[in-house]
Amino acid sequence: MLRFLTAVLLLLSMRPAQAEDGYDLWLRYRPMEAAAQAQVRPLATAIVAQGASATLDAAKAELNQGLSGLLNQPVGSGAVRDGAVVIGTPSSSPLIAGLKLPLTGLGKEGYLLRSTSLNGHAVTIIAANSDIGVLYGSFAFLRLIQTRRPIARLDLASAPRLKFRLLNHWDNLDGTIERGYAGHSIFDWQKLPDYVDPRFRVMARANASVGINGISVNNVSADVWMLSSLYLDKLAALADALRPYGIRVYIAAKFSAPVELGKLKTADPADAQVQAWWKKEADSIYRRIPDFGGFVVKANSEGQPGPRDYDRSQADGANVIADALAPHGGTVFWRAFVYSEKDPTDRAKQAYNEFKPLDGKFRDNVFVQTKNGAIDFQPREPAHPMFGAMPKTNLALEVQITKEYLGQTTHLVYLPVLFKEVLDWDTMAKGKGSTVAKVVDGSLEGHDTSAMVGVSNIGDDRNWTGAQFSQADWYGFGRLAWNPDLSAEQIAREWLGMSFTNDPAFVSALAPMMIKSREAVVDYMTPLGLHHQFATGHHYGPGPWVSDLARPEWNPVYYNRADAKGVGFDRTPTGSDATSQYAPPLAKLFSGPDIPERDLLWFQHVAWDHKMKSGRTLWDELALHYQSGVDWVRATRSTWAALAGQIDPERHAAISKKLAIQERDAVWWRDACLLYFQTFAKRPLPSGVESPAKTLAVYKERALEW
Ligand code: GCV
Repeated sequence: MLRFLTAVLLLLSMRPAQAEDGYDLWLRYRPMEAAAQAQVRPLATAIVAQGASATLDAAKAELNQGLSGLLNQPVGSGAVRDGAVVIGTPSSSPLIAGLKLPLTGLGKEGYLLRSTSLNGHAVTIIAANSDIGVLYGSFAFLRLIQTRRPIARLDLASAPRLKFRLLNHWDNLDGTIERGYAGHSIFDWQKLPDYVDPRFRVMARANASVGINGISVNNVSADVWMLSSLYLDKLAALADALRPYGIRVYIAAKFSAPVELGKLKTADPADAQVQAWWKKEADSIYRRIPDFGGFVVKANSEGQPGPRDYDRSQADGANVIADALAPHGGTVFWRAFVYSEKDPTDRAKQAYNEFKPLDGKFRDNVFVQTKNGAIDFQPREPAHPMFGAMPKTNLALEVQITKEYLGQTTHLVYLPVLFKEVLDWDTMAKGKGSTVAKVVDGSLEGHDTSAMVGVSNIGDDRNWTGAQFSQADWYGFGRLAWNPDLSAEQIAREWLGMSFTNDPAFVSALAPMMIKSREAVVDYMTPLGLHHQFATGHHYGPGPWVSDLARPEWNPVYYNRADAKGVGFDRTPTGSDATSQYAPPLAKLFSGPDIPERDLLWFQHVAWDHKMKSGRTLWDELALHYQSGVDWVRATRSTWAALAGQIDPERHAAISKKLAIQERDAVWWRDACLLYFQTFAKRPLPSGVESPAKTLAVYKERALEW
């Protein structure tokens, strides 16, 4: 028998090495190098779990898969012994209860990892107040091993800073994804509820591994059909698959559903029949899905129906739905991405103007879900002025993980740097240190709830996100929603170690490269505060000249305001006065000469010869920023090329090809924008900036053909 087993093991070890296609994400669990295995093996001899639940089973299965893979030997369940990993909660595990661990303060989702002695054996404890905490702790334990951190003397407690850590999928029911660049939707509604795709479990594991605890499954520009009983049955099957991983499902609800589905004459929130309809709808959902999360609503935005259609406020609209969900514990995420097709006010001001007077009018189970900036997920935006300005309202921060405006899946741009920039932004609302992180975690105003939402970047591509490096954006979003104080660098290092290798030379070469990638894309697309310079529709390439779209604020010229005098949007008191929406110290800063140059052209119209901090003119500085973005891509291509042989050829080749595209595109952005702005600036390019290879006419044509 022993010989037979040995032969089987030998055969298995002779399998050809698995191709690295990115499917396993950061949960790769490949065998560690021998020295690391030798260190960890005595500390992970068996998994001991008392109590039974689907979530505990998921934790056991993850530890089993992870430890067995990393240690290259089976690690299964067993009794308490030296090196055992003992998991559970005091209520389900007498072993854990007997240890009297300090778990109060960890809440429902926090966990404790501790090396201790149990019945005379040296063990590692993964303990929590609930099974989901145990699962989170199991992932954290595996992450420590995956990133080669010591686990011999653990004493580590962690609890999430934000309560709701959600993904919004912008997936249409026909399988397409709005602003999705990783294939089709993984939600194959046509096969649900009878066939539950095994990939849902992989997705759930990935989400749970970083603490994501909810997903809304359909596009915010919503199809009302998602609320039909046909789709609710499908959703219930999906919810069953995700529940063990602590993930609640949400629906993007269409405001006009009472009319379109309910056949009422109106969707007016003040109408009693409308109120009854939402209640009935909520009841019917909770009958199928008792832990349903709630609704995301995009109302009066880009053609979507909303309360304004009935002369009601955004709060009236949100509250009627919130009241229907409240008895079941559900939540409304009411989006603040609102601007009017009729209002000529600076688009950057409109959401604040509409929502700020409603502060304190939203129900407790409503979040006003606010994009990181006032325009639309640009490579860089100042933080949205609503952060800090609505103390009596629950504000959720919405960021976009799918990179609509940052090169989609062909450009290597590491988003946690952008997420951090907004979280660390000081609103000054209550003096220095009033960061966006403190607004959204509720601590600034003493709210007992909090939320961060990311627009998902996943699809049915084999590697989930369409590009290997885009996985880091999903990973980083979850890590920051759990703990906004983590640094983008730490997250990059973790992700690199888990996804490629922990080789210090590799990680030290790539982590700084990832960190700088965000500034590079700002440089070659929209430096110094420029924004929305994208060609029509696709939002991929440059179109600073576009001026023919129906609404003024859809056109890049609306934002760049380039003319013979200079460039930039005057949002100071002499212009649109958007600066006054910020706390007084910021309003003053952004209107005056000391404005940080990175936001200059967002807030001010600046003369081409304006002297910058470097002593150069604005024109020269602008041109050098574009060039520096291109230079970064070139340097990154060389860094990456030099790493050939250090990682698997599949992923190395795929990333090399994408970097080549990124260089082509960065040059395209630089040349198209500089040629266009030069028609106003009428100055030569400074030395150090390459001359464009093509004419402006060629670039204009290319944008049309894209
Ligand atoms: C879902 C931007 C995108 C739209 C998106 C919208 C939103 O305008 O281009 O595709 O619509 O934001 O956030 O609602």
